[in-house]
Amino acid sequence: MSVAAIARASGETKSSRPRYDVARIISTIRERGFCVVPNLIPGRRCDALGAALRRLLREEEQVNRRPNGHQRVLHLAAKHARFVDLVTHPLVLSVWRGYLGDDMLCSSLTANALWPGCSEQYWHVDHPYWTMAQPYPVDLPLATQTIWMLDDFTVENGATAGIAGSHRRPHLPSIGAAWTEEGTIFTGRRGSAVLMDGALWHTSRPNLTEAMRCGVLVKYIRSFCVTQEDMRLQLAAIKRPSKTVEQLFGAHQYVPTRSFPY
Ligand SMILES: O=C(O)CCC(=O)C(=O)O
Repeated sequence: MSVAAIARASGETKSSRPRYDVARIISTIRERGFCVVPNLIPGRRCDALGAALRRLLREEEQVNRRPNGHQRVLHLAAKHARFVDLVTHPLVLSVWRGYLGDDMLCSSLTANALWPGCSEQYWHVDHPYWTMAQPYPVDLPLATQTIWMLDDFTVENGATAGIAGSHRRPHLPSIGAAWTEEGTIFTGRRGSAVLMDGALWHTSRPNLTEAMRCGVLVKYIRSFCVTQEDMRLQLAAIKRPSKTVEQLFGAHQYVPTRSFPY
């Protein structure tokens, strides 16, 4: 599918500002496993998020920057309030509630930075699929990934890539890191987001530029699954969370009881 076709599927037209068609985005993700949705947040918000993230990256660089140039920041919800607002973006919530059910939860809120020269990642699927015995179920989607582009994602700077339709394969990829002709590179302007089924085979491309490439990753999961990060613990660190944040961070999730109430 061409970039233009993906943009059309996400509601973008040549003549107007983007219009978002939630039902079409959901059906695109069901069919192909992903949809790149353009222009969801303005540049000035990307600047503010990027500045907060770069501060954290510097603070954690000694411990968390990998030799290949990849650096992840975990537990963002507990580190800076600004990131929590991404979790409740209305369009993204509408899409993922339609896909995973109204009671879905946020599973993790992290960031990924590719320093200049960072090598490619490897083809993988997201949590919880890599925790499950194969063949895992793919008819009922369990989890999704949202990759917020804080910088333009380009072919040169390490945009995410995925294999269309691979979210219906009930097993982990075993193709290592090498590029495959099956792959599609998810390019887009900053402020756009890649919406992916969590079972989609994906990777990030090498960063061949002189600038860092930053993305914020928000995963969602069905309410009966175990989240990837401890979101209830992070909820306790959020000042005055909204009702939506409380629900998404598991305040009402069923947890095992210590004794039988009956
Ligand atoms: O940062 C990216 O482009 C992809 C990140 C990713 O696939 C992951 O962290 O699982």
